[in-house]
Amino acid sequence: MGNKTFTMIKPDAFANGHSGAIIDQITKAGFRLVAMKLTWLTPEKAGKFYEVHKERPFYGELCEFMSSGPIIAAILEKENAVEDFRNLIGATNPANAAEGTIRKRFAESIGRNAIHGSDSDENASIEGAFFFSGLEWC
Ligand code: 3AN
Repeated sequence: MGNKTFTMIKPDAFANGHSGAIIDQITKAGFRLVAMKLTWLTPEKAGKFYEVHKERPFYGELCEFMSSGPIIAAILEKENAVEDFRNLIGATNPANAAEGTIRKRFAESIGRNAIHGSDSDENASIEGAFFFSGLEWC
């Protein structure tokens, strides 16, 4: 069981001023902030991050959206981090997300769904390294 996960507050949630409330919900749920930064993906970087979805019909739309404005990227720590964080953010489609989850509260649609959470320990590590370096101390 891994104890770290990776997240991004996506351009929709950032632009709508929800970053503070989202970070508050994350930390109140028991996640510790290990690393955090405000950044803006280029379409090329977004394409690389979501390369696994290259063949999906929404890939172009996804890369365009993810590079449309600032995001907040972070590494989080908690026991059972990946699974607990996926439960905290809720289903990909906010219409199906459980009450009180971050996507239920803040997401607009399946495409503009407020927040990312890694889906495995392996991807958490790959995705964290995509944004942060020099984390040997944590
Ligand atoms: P999750 O982020 O919940 O793991 P994935 O990995 O299936 O979901 O999809 C990655 C991202 O692609 C989602 N966060 C969402 O922004 C976008 N996405 C997924 N399905 C669709 C769709 N049908 N139309 C538009 N965007 C989508």
